[in-house]
Amino acid sequence: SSDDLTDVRNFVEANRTEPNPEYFGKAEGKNVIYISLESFQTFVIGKEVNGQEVTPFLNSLVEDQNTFYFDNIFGQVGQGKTSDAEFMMANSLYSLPSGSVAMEKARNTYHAQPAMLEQKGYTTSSFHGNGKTFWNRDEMYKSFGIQKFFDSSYYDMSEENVHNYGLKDKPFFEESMPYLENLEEPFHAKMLTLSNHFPFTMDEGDVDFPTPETEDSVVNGYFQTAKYMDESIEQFFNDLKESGLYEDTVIVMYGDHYGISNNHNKAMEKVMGKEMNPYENAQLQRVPVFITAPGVEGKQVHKYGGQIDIRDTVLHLLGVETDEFISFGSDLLSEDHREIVPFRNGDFVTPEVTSVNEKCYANPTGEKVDSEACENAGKYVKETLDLSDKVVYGDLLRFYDPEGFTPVDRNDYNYNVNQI
Ligand code: GP9
Ligand code: MN
Repeated sequence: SSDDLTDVRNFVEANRTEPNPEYFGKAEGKNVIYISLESFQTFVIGKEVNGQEVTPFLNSLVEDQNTFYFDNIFGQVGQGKTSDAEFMMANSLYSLPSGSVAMEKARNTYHAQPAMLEQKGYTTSSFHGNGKTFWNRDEMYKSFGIQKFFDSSYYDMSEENVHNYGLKDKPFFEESMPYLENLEEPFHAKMLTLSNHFPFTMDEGDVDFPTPETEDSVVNGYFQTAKYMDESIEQFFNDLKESGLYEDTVIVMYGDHYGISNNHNKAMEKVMGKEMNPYENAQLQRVPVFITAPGVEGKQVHKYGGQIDIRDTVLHLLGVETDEFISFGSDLLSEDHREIVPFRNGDFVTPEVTSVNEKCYANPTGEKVDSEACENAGKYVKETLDLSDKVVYGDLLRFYDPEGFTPVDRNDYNYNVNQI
């Protein structure tokens, strides 16, 4: 209802964080490529097995002078997994308490980042080595203003190229390059990796990396598929440099959600060298975020945040104002970034406390503390999730026209034609 929209607008207005002038527009006019790192968790960064780094390339970016590396970002997806992460990153709205937004609310009105950028002259696209109907993306993407969707029909899906959920990451990036180079600049592109997906198996010969030798094949395999993904990203960065695109492009990489669920706690105790309990399982929800912006001085950022916060962070770097838009996120580079991170089930983390199942724990010891310590943040979490749900369930954005933004017409988008 319009009352709900008023509540939402008041809340968003009261919680808005101003962009940091030190970073606003520093990457103006650049292309932006998002890379969804399938099931990639922060604990892997810097980790070694038998003295060998699992992800040497991504580890090198942690120190890279043009990269912002965020080590306290948490996955916030619901049952829509990869597609929920895409949804949050594009809209700064939360995914749903049950089911997936992409399946259930794809045709809503959204003010998504691709549409915002399209209206600033960007070409918008997505790349995925599986069919376009997976997670109903061919419907959801139209509402987001994604002009071109390169799905599996654009790739060589022969047997040796495919494993588990679709095209392997190396051929995926390699075959994406010519399509990318053909896009009119500036462009927005999103690339979805797949190889590091449960149950984390690879074909013989695709990767040469030791396992931590636990009794759990899922945990063991995870390190090998993560290594393969790391190699594929390095190859892609090299190809971007060779093509000349690299200097003009901001690359945003993010883990979409956990890969190793609580069912694997026993093997994870061996890997992490500590007891796994509800507190530690919440800490494991960290997913790495990298923003590589050639020409911009990056840094390591230890602020707490979630996937909900990335859209505004990136838009501000690109010099795009967000104040007319309804956003439940908060720029991670802003001086007054808000460090309360809701999980979709109502659990949450702040720099001080972790709340799991209504129990309150102190960071970083994990010691159980009086529930009062979690009270204020808990109120914020409940309110922000409820209001975001009202927007999505009530399709409220159809009643709100941000100044300077033309509503997306889904009929303008068609992925059944040749898009090259
Ligand atoms: C495939 C990919 C699946 O399209 O999105 O990943 P999931 O959502 O299962 O993590
Ligand atoms: Mn996923």
